[in-house]
Formats: sequence, structure tokens, C-alpha cells
Amino acid sequence: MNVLKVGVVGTGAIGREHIERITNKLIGAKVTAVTDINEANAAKAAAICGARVEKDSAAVVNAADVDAVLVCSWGPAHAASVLQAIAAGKPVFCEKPLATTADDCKKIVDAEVAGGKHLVQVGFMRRYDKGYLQMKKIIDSGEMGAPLLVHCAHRNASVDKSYDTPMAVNDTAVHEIDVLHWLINDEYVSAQVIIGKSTKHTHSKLKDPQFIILRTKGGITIDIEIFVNCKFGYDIQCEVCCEEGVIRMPEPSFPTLRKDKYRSVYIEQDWRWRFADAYDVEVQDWINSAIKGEVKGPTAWDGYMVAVTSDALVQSQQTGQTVPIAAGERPEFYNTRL
Ligand code: NAI
Ligand code: ISE
Repeated sequence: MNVLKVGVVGTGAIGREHIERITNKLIGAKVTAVTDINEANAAKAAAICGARVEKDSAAVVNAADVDAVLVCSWGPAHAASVLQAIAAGKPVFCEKPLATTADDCKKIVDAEVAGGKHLVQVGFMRRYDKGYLQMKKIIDSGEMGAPLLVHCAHRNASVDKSYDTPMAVNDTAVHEIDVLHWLINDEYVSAQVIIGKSTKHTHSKLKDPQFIILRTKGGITIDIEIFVNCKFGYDIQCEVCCEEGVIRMPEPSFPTLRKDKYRSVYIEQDWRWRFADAYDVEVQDWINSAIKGEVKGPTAWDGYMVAVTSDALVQSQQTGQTVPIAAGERPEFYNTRL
């Protein structure tokens, strides 16, 4: 197989971003079929890559000229497409979240394990971001000693009116939930959300900001500020406090301006640009692996773990109490993942 033939389910914002990068930037793949319940979005996607528009997800997944599937529909539609791809024995890259309930994630895990072949990669792109990778290398080297505390902030300039309180966890914090346990090589045991004063820039269905606390099996405490109407930009912060010192994630680099008595640096405004390089590396890695019949990156089990942790956090949003996290034992199948 010289060129991986990709079918795309869901051609909204990130679906078209990925189609654009596969078509014009990355190597080794082409998009041959797309589908979307919104015909206009499917047509826009087809115009980018010259692909055929299929009637639904099953038609894309089972098409003879589709070797691998990219799922970029809304979260509640993910599970059906991923299960179709597993049944067809085709590699599938699913944007976050893997599914919107822990039960659906578990069905995907069970189907993949029963099939006996690694097929699923979840789109947690931060594991491909240079800043997180640099931090992980330092942590894994042991030169800073054991991690003790992690401080994070995930700030969006603004969100749609339809975004509500649980989405601070299910749509936004899921990125930290995935990347942090990978970064510090640990597992979560409890979750808590503290909700205080809200900004005047929010509405009655969204408490904003929120403060998340995760505790790990190894005794590490993690705090994450989620603030999705911060106004000033897209700002991702991560600092790991270790026994021998502190590691801070590098900021995206922009020129420093000196003007009108001030020294200033631009702040990225959107996830598209903040993580553009990470998306490129992530999707290229998926293409390279799928061509070889392999799958790497975040697993269906990782997607399930995120869902279980999210459920505990959403429960804590109601009471502010600490909620235990119990995902059970990771199946042996996932210990052999590349
Ligand atoms: P969007 O609303 O712009 O696009 C979703 C598209 O899926 C729409 O065109 C919709 O019509 C289509 N769709 C919904 N159900 C479908 C179905 N059953 N079959 C076919 N098409 C269907 O949303 P966006 O921002 O592109 O998000 C898509 C997914 O990507 C979400 O799960 C979101 O959480 C994730 N995402 C991930 C990001 C990341 O940083 N990794 C960033 C933004 C989104
Ligand atoms: C969006 O879906 C993403 O995944 C972004 O990375 C995140 O910052 C944003 O809050 C979500 O809505």
C-alpha cells in the first residue's frame, strides 16, 4: 500500500482542518470518501480534496477504496463509527472524546480486545506537542527528581452560547486529563471541582472559571484552572514542581514588541494555531503507522480512562466533594501497544 486511502466521517471545523492537512501538507495519504449529516459541510470537504461524498458513516467505513477512517463528527456520534471501523478491521483515528459515555468507551475497548488487533487511536494531540514532549523527556530522565505537584491552566478566549458547565470537563479539561497522567506516568484516584465566583462574561448555564483537583495513585496533586471566557486569548499553561526544581512548559514563541511605553508578546487566539504543529505530527504518525498496519498513540483504554475521570469530575461539579475514580484494571492487550 503506497498511499493510505482515508475516509472521513464528520467534515465540520476540525474534520476539514485534517482533510486540508492530509491533502496539502502531509505525505502518504489521500482522502477518498467523506460524509456529513450536513450536506453543505460534506460538499465543502469534497471540494478541498476531490473525494466522493457518501451517504453515511457505514458507507464510508465499508467502502472498498477506504483503508482507514478518520472520525471528526460530534462526540455522541463517535462510538457508532469507531465500532463500524473495528468490525471492518480498519484503523480508525477518532477525535476526542472517544465517546461521550464511559459505557460507550468500554464497548469500544471490548470490541477492540475481542478483535485482537490494535485499530483505535484517540485524537489527544497534546502528546505530540513539542512542549509537553520536552517536559516528559526531562521528567523521565529523573534529573529533576520525583514530580510532587502539577499546576495547569486551560483558557479559551470565548466559547459558543451552547457551551455549558459539564463541557468545561467533557469538552475542555479532557485534554489535561489525558496528557497529564501520561506526562507524569501515574494514574488518577480521585477528582474534585471547586466552583467559585463566575465571570460577568458567562451565562446562567455555564459556571466559569472552574478549578479542578486530581490526585494520583503515586500521591501527586494536580490543579487545573478551566476558564473559557478569559477574553485575552488561548492560553495553555503547565508547570510540574519536582523534588529538585520546577519544569515549566515553553510558551509559543513570538517577537517581543516595545511600543508606547510597553513591552508585549502576542498570545495565540485559537487551538487551531496553538496546536497546529502537534496536529500535523499526530496525523502524519497515524498515516505512517496505518500504512504499516500498526496503530500508535492514545488508545481506546486511554479514551475510556478519560471518560471515567470526566464522569467523576462532572459529579463533583454538583457538590464540590472529592469523588473516587475506579476504572478497573487495564487489559493486558493495551500493555503491548507500540
Ligand atoms: P463541528 O460542529 O464543526 O463539526 C462536526 C461535524 O460533524 C458537523 O459538520 C456535523 O454535521 C457532523 N456530524 C455530526 N454527527 C454526524 C454523523 N452522525 N455522521 C456524519 N457527520 C456528523 O465540530 P468540530 O469542532 O469540528 O468538532 C468535532 C469533534 O472534534 C468533536 O468531538 C470535538 O470535541 C473534536 N475537536 C477536537 C479538537 C482537538 O483539539 N483535538 C479541537 C476541536 C474539536
Ligand atoms: C475544543 O473542542 C478543543 O478541543 C480545544 O482544544 C479546547 O481548548 C476547547 O475548549 C474545546 O472546546
